[in-house]
Amino acid sequence: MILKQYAKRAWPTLLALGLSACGGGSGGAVSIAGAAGGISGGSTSGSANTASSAMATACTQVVGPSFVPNDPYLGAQWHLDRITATTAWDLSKGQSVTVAVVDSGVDGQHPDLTANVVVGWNMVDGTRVTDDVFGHGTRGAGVVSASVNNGMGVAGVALQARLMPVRVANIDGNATIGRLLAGIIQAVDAGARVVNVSYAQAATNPMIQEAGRYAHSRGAVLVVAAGNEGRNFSQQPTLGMVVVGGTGQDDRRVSWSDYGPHITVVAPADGIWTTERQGGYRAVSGTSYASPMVAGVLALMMAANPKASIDELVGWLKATSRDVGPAGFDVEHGHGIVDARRAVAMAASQATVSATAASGGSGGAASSGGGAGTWNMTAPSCAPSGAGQPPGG
Ligand SMILES: [Ca+2]
Ligand SMILES: [Ca+2]
Repeated sequence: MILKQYAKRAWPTLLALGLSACGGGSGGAVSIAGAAGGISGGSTSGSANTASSAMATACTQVVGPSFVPNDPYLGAQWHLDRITATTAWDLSKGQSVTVAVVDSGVDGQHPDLTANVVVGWNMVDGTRVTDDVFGHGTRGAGVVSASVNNGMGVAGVALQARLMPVRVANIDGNATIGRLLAGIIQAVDAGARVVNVSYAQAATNPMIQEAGRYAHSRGAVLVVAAGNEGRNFSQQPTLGMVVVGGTGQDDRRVSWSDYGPHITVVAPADGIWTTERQGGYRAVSGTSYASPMVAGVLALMMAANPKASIDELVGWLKATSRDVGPAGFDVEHGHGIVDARRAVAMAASQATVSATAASGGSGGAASSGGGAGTWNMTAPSCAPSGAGQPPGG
């Protein structure tokens, strides 16, 4: 069986660049201007000086996101604001969380990736050489954690997460199911807490689902792309697997995103600027890029609350997502568009609760269902017959 990488096409147009630091200024700037008018028209007592002083302070006081990066493509990365990643960075940067990109390898020399890439695994050649042989992995990696505020290129979602490249693809971008399984297991055993697989039909493949249960039993989560065929699968959700569909700038499922009851959440998938092999940048489309976005959000959450279980994290991810389409959960959008700021805030607040409750014997790492160490899984040593194909591009 052939799986296909979930990318659609390159995005030809360079969108307008530029930073939107304080979100349009509708709050601070507008209210300050109104208050100033009131004071100048009505103050006659000594309180005027106090008010004027306060106003002078207010006029120079900077509020809003405390962390405003300088990456030149940031203004074109519309997905970052749409999933509130930029405001989530005030709460978490994904530090110390390892995210595996099980794909075609990653360009570890890319100047926007090299700071975060760690030594990975090559399941094709049995080496530790993980150069990107196709390009798809480098694009996904940039979405997860391209360096932020380095004056260069794009910004990743989990800017300080470690990127573990796991190459499973041949030079044509295709991968066998066996290698995908081996790559997922290797990544989990090597300490990755988030494993991204942007391969077609991974979400509905029983063996990949089994790998998701294995990840779950080890305190990791498998994040997979829904696929790009526009099909409605009748697949039910499975333990340990987060399935990500794609949305457009109108916050609705793009017509080519697969969907069904198994969709966990959705994220932008159209015209996503990210890293390209050999130091380049490119805008690409596909659920291949929505999936690593959610992987990045989970890494942010894990850094904010390292003791939370996978069930807790995924529960918060769903509960904080922004409902779109038909009210409540729907098969086209799952629980909604991920909201990084709310999800990370929820995880951080629960970390405090857990720490407080710890002395009482609850909170922290709750049951993850499978139970660490109780689930064993060995990747089959199969010949490259059943292949997985990355979803294009
Ligand atoms: Ca950058
Ligand atoms: Ca909905």
